[in-house]
Amino acid sequence: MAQLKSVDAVIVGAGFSGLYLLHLLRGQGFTTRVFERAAGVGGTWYWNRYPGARCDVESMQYSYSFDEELQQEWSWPEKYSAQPDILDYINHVAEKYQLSKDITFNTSVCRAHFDEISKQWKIVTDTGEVVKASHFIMATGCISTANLPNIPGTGDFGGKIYHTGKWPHEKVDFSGQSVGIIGTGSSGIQSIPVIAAEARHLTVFQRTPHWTVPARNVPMTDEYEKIWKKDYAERRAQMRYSPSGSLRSVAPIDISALDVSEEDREQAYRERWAAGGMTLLKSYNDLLTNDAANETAAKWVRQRIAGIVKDPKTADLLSPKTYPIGTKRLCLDTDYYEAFNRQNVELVDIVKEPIERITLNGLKIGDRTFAFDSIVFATGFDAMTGTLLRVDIQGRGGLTLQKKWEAGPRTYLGLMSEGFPNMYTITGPGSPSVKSNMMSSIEQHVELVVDTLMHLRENSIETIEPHRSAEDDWVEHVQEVANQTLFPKANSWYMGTNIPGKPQLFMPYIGGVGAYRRICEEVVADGYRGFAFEQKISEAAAAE
Ligand code: NA7
Repeated sequence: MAQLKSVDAVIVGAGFSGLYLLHLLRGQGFTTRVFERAAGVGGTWYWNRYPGARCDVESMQYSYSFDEELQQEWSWPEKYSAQPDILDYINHVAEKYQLSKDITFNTSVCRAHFDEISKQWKIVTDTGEVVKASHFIMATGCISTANLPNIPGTGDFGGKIYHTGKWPHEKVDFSGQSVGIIGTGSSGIQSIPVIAAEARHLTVFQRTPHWTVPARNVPMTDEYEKIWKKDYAERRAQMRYSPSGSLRSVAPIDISALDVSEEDREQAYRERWAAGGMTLLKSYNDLLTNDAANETAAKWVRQRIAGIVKDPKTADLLSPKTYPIGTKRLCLDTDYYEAFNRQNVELVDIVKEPIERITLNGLKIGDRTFAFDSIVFATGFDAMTGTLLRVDIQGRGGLTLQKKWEAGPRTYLGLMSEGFPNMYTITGPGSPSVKSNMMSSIEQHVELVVDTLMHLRENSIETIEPHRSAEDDWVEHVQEVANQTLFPKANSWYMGTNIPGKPQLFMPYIGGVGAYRRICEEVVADGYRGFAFEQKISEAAAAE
């Protein structure tokens, strides 16, 4: 099929956002091209194939809601889906709506410059293709650029090196191997028990212990599936206006943790720990805003760790003490702490004993040397901005996105940045994104962008772009809301502290999914308050 060189919209990325955008835009008659650096659809779920990779939002809620037929026909095998099952689902979606034919795979967009005369984006790919587009949509995800720390000697290692976010497609067989893993965030916490069960020996290098609670994943039951599917549309509607874009199996308690007795608190924490999932943080309404309230939950979880991990020193090392629970992303695990009771698992504190270098045979820390067949980097991502800033994006007057965002991302609603007309960031910094069920936030942003493009077309508007003042106010509001919480107290990828030299500020919008959706609805109802439009000049007027 001949590929169009001038289109209404170019979309970068064929994950959940890019696919839904393509489906909606095509349906509305917009000519569209999608570029995807991978060989297939799936985004995060294409790349993160590490052992144990699993979603931490329930499957019935981590799925598209836009088509009743799709949500009724699909069955999930487990309560929390594993990566292969999510990838199967995404492939099913691509097939059902025949999306792949409009996606150019194995192709990265490396440059996008806005031309102020033609009001078009000129987009260049790493295969040398040039496409012009009225609208440029970055649907590149929030955690799509892997962080491979610059540890001296990495190139000297004679064994295999893996990053959890760029995992090979073929099965990696660790049996009989001595394996080292660096990083104990969500990816490390999910993969450590699985690798430990396979490898001869596993050494875990921990910089910061992360808070994790049991997922209590179980096979999906017909009964649970039926409960959801019976009134799916109504449940989805509730999700859209909920604080996190998802519904909790155990109801949040809307009082302070400090206003109840210790027995009541323990009962609430016990109940949520037993139910599994993220509900622990919703036990009381001030766990993420009040240090003392937070500490009641933190202390209770530390006691659980001490109860599971048999060696007291290891238990102590695994117990977070330097930041409030929930302020780095809370992890969901399956037998994480139990893995440290295995004879073949060792935990090394790399704050006390920093990694000196990687060697031909393994790794060196002071006088200690470790021999490995494989080293796994579970060291996370240059999150939220990394992928956007790696593309050479230039807006008006040659302003680069790198320059504009040098002190941190600046957006209006997490959707657009002043100086970059008709450029959109799906679940961009300044929107709820990673602080929500991503599926709810993706659908909301995609629908908002498509509605906006239709509004522009119907009203002969050529460009849309935020006013500087609206953007300034939004950037301030995002920080203001974050500063009312305990989130800025942790070094986290939300804050950009995991990447040396990255500006440090809280990047997602923590005001809640429902509240954010209402703000967007009001903005639109108010004639796109805070946005500037440039009217299309008709050919006749231009000729005068
Ligand atoms: P995370 O959550 O960023 O975790 C990365 C881990 O790697 C974390 O323990 C880091 O320690 C550690 N890390 C990062 N850089 C280094 C260096 N240079 N040396 C040693 N250790 C390092 O990434 P994940 O992939 O686990 O999870 C990302 C998201 O994916 C997750 O939140 C879910 O939303 C899904 P640190 O804590 O920074 O001290």
